[in-house]
Amino acid sequence: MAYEQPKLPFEFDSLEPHFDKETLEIHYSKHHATYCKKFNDAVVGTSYDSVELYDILVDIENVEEKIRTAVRNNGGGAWNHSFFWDILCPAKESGKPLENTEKAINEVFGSFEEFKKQFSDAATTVFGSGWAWLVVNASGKLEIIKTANQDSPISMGLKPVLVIDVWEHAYYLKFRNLRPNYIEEFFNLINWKRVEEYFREARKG
Ligand code: MN3
Repeated sequence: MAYEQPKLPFEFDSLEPHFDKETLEIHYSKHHATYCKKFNDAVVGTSYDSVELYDILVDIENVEEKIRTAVRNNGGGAWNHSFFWDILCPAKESGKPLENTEKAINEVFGSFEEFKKQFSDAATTVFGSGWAWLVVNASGKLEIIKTANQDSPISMGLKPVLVIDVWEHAYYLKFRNLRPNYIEEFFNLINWKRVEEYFREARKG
């Protein structure tokens, strides 16, 4: 079955003034759409054609070598962006971490401010193109990690609950070279309700 790009859960201009409409429209309609198409092109006619994208990425090391790189890059790009849109929302709906997430953040990082600092530092220091993530690790604990290119934590046995795309295409039109400003604006747009749902799901195992 072909991977279908999920509908964006908000309008292109819904994240203004923090994220601009033009960047979001290009990011979703061009970059993300292209990853989805190229992933489908890579698996069509193979035995992976009938496997869910998530399951393919979880077991990426066992994907046959001749399509593994195409699947890692384009399947990862497809899945990572779908997840990114899903944990964003208009600023007026963002709020703050919900009960379980808040408690876990305080346990691991000491405070929300300290978490925000460490997450922002990670996102700022991704070298080149990549992503910064908050994941639930094998011990059931929150952890901040970075991935390069379109690599995905689900290929590393980790369960993502929050992510920021720090490829230049995510911010360059509006923020130019100022990645830290883009990261600061991101914190206005986190869908904490969805993060809580992902966190609770990840904790279930
Ligand atoms: Mn991107």
